[in-house]
Amino acid sequence: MANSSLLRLEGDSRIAVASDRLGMRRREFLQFCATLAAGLGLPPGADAAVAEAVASKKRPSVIWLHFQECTGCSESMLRAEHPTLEKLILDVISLDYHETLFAAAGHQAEQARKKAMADNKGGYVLVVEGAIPTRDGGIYCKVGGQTAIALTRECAADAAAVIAIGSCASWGGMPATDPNPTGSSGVAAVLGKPVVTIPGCPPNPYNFLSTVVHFLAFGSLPAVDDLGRPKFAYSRLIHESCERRAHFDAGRFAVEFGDEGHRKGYCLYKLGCKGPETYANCPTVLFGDAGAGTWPIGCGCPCFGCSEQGVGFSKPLHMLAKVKNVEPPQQYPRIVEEQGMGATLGSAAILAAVAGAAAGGTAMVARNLGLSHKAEEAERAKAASKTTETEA
Ligand code: FSX
Ligand code: SF4
Ligand code: F3S
Repeated sequence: MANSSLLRLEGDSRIAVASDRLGMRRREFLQFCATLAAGLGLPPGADAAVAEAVASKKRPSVIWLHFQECTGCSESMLRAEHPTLEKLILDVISLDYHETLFAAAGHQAEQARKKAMADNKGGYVLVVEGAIPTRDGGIYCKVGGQTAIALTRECAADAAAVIAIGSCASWGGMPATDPNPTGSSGVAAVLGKPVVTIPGCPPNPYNFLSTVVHFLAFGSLPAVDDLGRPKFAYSRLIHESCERRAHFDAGRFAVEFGDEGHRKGYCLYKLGCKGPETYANCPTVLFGDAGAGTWPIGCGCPCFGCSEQGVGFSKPLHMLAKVKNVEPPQQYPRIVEEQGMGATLGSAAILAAVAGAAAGGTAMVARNLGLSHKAEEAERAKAASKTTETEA
């Protein structure tokens, strides 16, 4: 358990009611809130504020619009593998209008949206999923006779916060792929002002939940970068936290799907992995609450940069990534066989520091090289045992 203020809440009746409602044990609920607070990079003690807010604050009304997309964002939010996450999302927000989940249809649905907006004027959260076609006056996407452009502007006018969920709503994503026949754009471009963006195709539900919980607990959205992305989730490259990074540093690559390197879990850089130029927390948050390895690279699939504008849906899948922060050499020596020695932990720390890695990057590189050394030791031991077998 994180701290004494959080522990004291264990006896709080509001926590008891909330954890019962969610089907969690009290300590499990508090631990989850502590994890959310830590993931948000909040200072010590803020976990108690998060737990109290989730347990007792009035849920913000959410109006959720759908435009050009596949509904994968909603699917990833509300069909999480682990039922707790789905329950929590629906528990911290009041989903008053959602075009694909709504039982109501036609005029009834439109009335419900207008009522939710009027009842919560100035206080609701507008979530937009999908890109907005802007060519020819926006005629390529209409809901209830209104263009996506008009609907977005109408709903954003009285919203307390606007969240663009998924890469489509963030900058256009997949529908904006060249030649972008309908002029698909992101929400910020259509509104002409910055909004919070949670890119990813689909985005990680934890990043949405954490953003909403921040709004609930502190009345404001979390700090964002110049693309509107919450810094707690998008400030580090995938390559910095990737479990295969030791192989990258040691020059061990899969070069074809199914080859020996691929089967051994080597780095996917040469298969077009865009982790070195994509900012997201996929390697640390994972997907589906289904345990280790449940993310694209963990499953042997190169990251295609779905959350990075100018990478996902723009660069060819097998094109080599531009390695940001750490420029690798043109040739990748096999450290074990060819050079017979590996880099030291000290040199890893210097490399990361020189490269200006984000906070924690040095530790990550050092840790990965630690793993790399273990792998080298294992290879040496295997080679030595082979020699002994031959001699025998
Ligand atoms: Fe789909 Fe959402 Fe991709 Fe787009 O996610 S998962 S096409 S980001 O808007 O529904
Ligand atoms: Fe991981 Fe891709 Fe970087 Fe290799 S290139 S370490 S697979 S993020
Ligand atoms: Fe997307 Fe790459 Fe993460 S493809 S889900 S940003 S690992």
